[in-house]
This record gives sequence, structure tokens and C-alpha cells, in this order.
Amino acid sequence: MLIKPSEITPQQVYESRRQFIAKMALGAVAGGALWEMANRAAFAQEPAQKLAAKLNPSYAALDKQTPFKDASTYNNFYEFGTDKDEPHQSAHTLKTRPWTVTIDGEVKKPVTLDIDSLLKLAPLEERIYRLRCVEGWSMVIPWVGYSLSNLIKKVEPTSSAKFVEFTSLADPKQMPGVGSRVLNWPYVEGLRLDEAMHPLALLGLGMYGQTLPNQNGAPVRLVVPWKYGFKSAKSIVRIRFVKDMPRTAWNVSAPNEYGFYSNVNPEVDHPRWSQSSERRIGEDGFFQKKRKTLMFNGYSEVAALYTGMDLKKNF
Ligand SMILES: Nc1nc2c(c(=O)[nH]1)N[C@H]1C(S)=C(S)[C@@H](COP(=O)(O)O)O[C@H]1N2
Ligand SMILES: [Mo]
Repeated sequence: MLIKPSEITPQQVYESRRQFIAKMALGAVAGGALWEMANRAAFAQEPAQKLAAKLNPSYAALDKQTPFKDASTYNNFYEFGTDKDEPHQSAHTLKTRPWTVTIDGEVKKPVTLDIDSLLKLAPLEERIYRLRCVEGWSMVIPWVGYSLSNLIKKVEPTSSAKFVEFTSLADPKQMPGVGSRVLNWPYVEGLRLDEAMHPLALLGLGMYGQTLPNQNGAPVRLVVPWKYGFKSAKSIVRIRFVKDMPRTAWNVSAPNEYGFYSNVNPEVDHPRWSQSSERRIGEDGFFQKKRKTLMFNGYSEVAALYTGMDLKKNF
């Protein structure tokens, strides 16, 4: 089966954890359980907070939305393990408040912003984007956030800034997967400056009308819908403007499989599998015919960013 079913929503997990902690306070449990619960109390996930956002009709995919339950239980977030259900099982240990993002490098106005400042930096919009994982599945998620360009304009990149590098948190105390060697930590991703400035590139602060579940990259992530999902770095702590193309985590681990650009392209296969079709999570059954993958994941308005480039070479 493709999707592991789970009966538990993050909200329910949080509630039941609180109840359990309350019971423990009555002295009902001791020893190992006490230690376990002390840890859980310290690591209780921030409760979801509603985010008021107006739907931006220019960025509202007409595709059927993926159910929240699928989008929040079938995840890639290797800092919490490589199985699809591990982030949802383990990411409650991620402490998302307080949280700051440092924006520096080739900019006139470097700054460190906390999450409340980021939530207020520009009007929050709802945008319904398709996201296509390089593994051959996709989802349709109503994100909450705003164009990354809003943030970029505030820090005033210098004329030397050609690329933007995004770094995710890598704290082994909060992220059990960071102990493993599947990737070189921290998780780093990058965009060319003009790609990062494209209005489609979203700074994501929520989904489905509320703050991001930890497993989806709380409290702030990137959503770049014309590129394979791994370009959309989660739980970002640093945004750095640089002269040279950043060395990204996936490119370092397997340069022949994951290029810097990683635009969704049905004509350029992954060395180990075809990229011509995909399965929509929560919608397409395992035995159903797969749906066709579209160039740039259907976001043809970005094509002008790549005029004159050989997209087979620059995969
Ligand atoms: N820090 C970090 N960001 C990450 C990943 C990761 O392992 N670590 N996985 C990427 C991959 S492969 C995909 S497909 C998307 C999945 O996002 P979602 O779980 O919200 O659907 O996140 C991306 N961002
Ligand atoms: Mo992915």
C-alpha cells in the first residue's frame, strides 16, 4: 500500500499527550515512563494556530486538493527518518518557537527575523500549488505564505548576489535522523536569484489555513512548485545570498541524480526511473494508470527563466 493510514491528527496527538502528562502529575506512573513523559512534555508540538489568508486566485490550482491527513502523514523530512510516516511520528520533538531566520551574505541589510516578524512581513496569501516529488508522487496543497521576493527586497541584495542558499535546522537533539548519514547535514538547498525572485516562489508559513505541522517543515519553509519537491527546504534557519552556485545536500550526495536546477521535466528521466508520470497521493490508487507529469509541473510561466538553456544538461 502506498499510504500508511493513521487515525491521529497532530491536534489529537497534542491533546492526548497533555492528558497523559496530567495523569503523570498525579503520580500514576514512574521510572522509565516518567523519563519518557518528561521528554515528551519538553517536546510537545506547538498547537496549530489559525492563519487568516486570502486566496490568491492567480495561484489557485484547480486540481482536487490532497486531504490534510495525507499531506501531513506521508512526508519526506529525512531529519526525522527516511520512512514516509516517520516525520509524522517523530517531528513533535521539533521546537518551533522561539525560532529565528538569519538572512545574510551579499545583502545591504542583513537581518535576523523571528517567526512573528516573518508572519507580518507581507500579507498572508493562500495558494494552491501542486508539489511533485522526484520519487514520482505529487500532492495539491493549499499553502499559506507570500512570495519570497517580499523578503528578498527588504534585505537589498548587492550586485554580487547571484544565488540564494537555504539552510534547514540540523539539531540532533530535536531531529533523530540527523544522527544518520543518509545526507550531509545540514540540509541545504539553493535557487538562482532570479528564480527566487519569481512570484511563484513561496515562503511557506502554513497550510490548510493554519500553521505548518512540524512534519511539513514548521515554522517556515520554501515552496517552489515548478521544481522537484526536494528543492523546497523545510524548517529554514538561514537564507544566504552568494556569488557562486550553492552546494546543495542532494547534489552533493548524488550529483548524477540530482542537479542544481531540478525543474520538473517529464523528458529528463532520473538515472534509475522515468519521470514521465506520477501518482497523486490520496487520490490515485496503486493499480490505476499514472497521470502524465507536465513540464515545469504545469507552471509554464517560469519558462522565460530558462531561455537558451539546455535543460537536459542543466537538469
Ligand atoms: N530539510 C528538509 N527539507 C525537505 C526534505 C528533507 O528531507 N529535509 N525533503 C524534501 C522532499 S524530497 C520533498 S518531496 C518535500 C516534501 O514536503 P511535504 O512533506 O510537506 O509534502 O520536502 C522537501 N524538503
Ligand atoms: Mo521528494
